[in-house]
Amino acid sequence: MAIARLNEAERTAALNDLPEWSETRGGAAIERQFTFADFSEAFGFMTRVALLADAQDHHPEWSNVYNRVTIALTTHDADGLSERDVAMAKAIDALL
Ligand code: H2B
Repeated sequence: MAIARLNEAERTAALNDLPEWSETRGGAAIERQFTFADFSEAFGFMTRVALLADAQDHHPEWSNVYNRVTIALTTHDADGLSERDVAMAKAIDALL
């Protein structure tokens, strides 16, 4: 389903509420890096994010190296950043 891309002013406002996240891909995505004590904690976090993502039908682009997880959020259906990414970033932050 199509959803609107945020414009630059909307992206700036959204990022103000998400200080740990940075804009990437020329404003088409936001990204955050997480570091945990070990792989078990990192993977446990990823499991919780996966459940959240599937419940919201909005899925991260991510990578994991041992205790580090990098998450990029972008909306494929909008070909850029949307409110769905902002909501997901807030929900992910709330898991920590
Ligand atoms: N995840 C992300 N990140 N962007 C999307 O546009 C998207 C998604 N669309 N997960 C969903 C699935 C869509 O493909 C299904 C059909 O609802």
